[in-house]
Amino acid sequence: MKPDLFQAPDYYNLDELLTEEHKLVRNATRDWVKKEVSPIIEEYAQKAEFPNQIINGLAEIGAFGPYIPTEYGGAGLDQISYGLIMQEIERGDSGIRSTASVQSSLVMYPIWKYGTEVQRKKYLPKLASGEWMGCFGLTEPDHGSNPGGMTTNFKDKGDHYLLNGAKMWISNAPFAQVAVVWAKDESGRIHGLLVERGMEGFSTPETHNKWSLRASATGELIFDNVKVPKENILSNKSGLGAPLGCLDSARYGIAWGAIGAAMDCYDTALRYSKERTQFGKPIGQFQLQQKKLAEMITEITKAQLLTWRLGVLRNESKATSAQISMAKRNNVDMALNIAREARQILGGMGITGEYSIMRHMMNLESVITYEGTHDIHLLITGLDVTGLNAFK
Ligand code: TGC
Ligand code: FAD
Repeated sequence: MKPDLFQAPDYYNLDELLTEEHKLVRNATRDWVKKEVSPIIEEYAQKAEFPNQIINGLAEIGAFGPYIPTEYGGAGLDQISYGLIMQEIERGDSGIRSTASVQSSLVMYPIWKYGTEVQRKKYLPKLASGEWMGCFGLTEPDHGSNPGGMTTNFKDKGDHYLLNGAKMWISNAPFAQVAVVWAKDESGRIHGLLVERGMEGFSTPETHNKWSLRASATGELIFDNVKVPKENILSNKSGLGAPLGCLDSARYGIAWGAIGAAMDCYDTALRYSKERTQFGKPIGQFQLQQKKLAEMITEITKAQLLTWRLGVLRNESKATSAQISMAKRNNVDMALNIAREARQILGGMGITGEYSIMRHMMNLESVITYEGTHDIHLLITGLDVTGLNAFK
């Protein structure tokens, strides 16, 4: 792979909207990605393997629980710093950002928000340091966009819960030590349970043959009469709103992350367009290529401003779920379109692993589907503006 020459586009001087702390966090993550992710990511994506050796580094830059209070091992940062960390990591690879998103927003967040003090103290420091990795089991083979239909269930057996069912498409599942699992009780109410590797009847087979997010490990969670200790229930919130509340936090991170992937594709294509000559001119001098580049930087700039504003609203606890959906949907779609256009600017070279663009493009096909598909987020906006539910 080519050396990482990334230079971040900032067409509207967005840096002026950031605090010194934001810039410090962003620049530290950017440097770390250049040093630790860029040199190895193509090899790991090609062999479809998560690079375990970067877990300690991710923990050190604060990517595991950026906004979780420091008393639990988190970095205690604000929502914009969290977003900037996700942006920079996804600039390197969406699969690595996925690992960090899941650990932070889908595992640490529910333990912090819905767990007991004993659970917080037991799990959060280990997750923040990367000593333990976690995963989040909501999706089932027959229930993806409609998680409320889940059939995974548990029964109260007096001194423990008996868990049965299966989850599919679970990021980090093959190596996670703890899974936050969403399951129905005997009355059909959804609860979160903390299921640890090693519990009898719990297995995590890996999902193979993905063309997307190849450097992220994905698997199933299978529960065959798993005895879960009663103290492992997340007791402070139940109902579908509990897992969906975690998704708000993760979707917000993805909105930032997608900008990172888009910036990398744009920057790569811009540099290539000035270096590559055809018909005696750099291809960047042809109007057709300039149209692509001009539209890319316009869309990136719009997304940066939208997402920064969302971060301000998140910091003030004023962002709605529907606003988060709009940003996730817009930014991932924007990034995917930019990846496709950028790939064309590189001609044949664009399909090779010499450049990051095709890897970003393939990754973004998962990102546009997980955490709520492109269609589902459109319907969330539609419901929000009309008050009319088009899901069912
Ligand atoms: P609905 O009746 O609308 O809502 C049920 C309850 O949930 C509340 N709620 C929310 N709460 C917090 N945050 C949100 N975003 C919420 N959205 C809804 C709602 O107020 C209600 O509460 P209550 O107290 O009245 O019961 O539910 P519905 O069954 O009609 O479904 C709505 C729909 C379709 C929007 C929802 O199910 C949905 O978002 N579906 C998409 C599923 C999804 O996003 N799955 C993601 C799985 S995890 C994943 O993909 C991780 S990828 C990780 C990575 O690698 O980065
Ligand atoms: P379906 O829900 O079957 O949707 C198929 C199509 O139908 C989509 O185009 C969808 O938009 C459309 N559709 C569905 N309902 C409607 C409707 N009401 N109106 C209009 N169109 C509709 N899940 C987890 O729980 N944890 C994870 O860590 C996790 N990681 C993932 C990692 C990867 C790489 C991938 C690919 C997925 C992951 N997921 C995870 C699952 C992901 O959240 C689901 O794939 C996603 O929610 C969509 O569900 P589905 O694949 O079952 O598609």
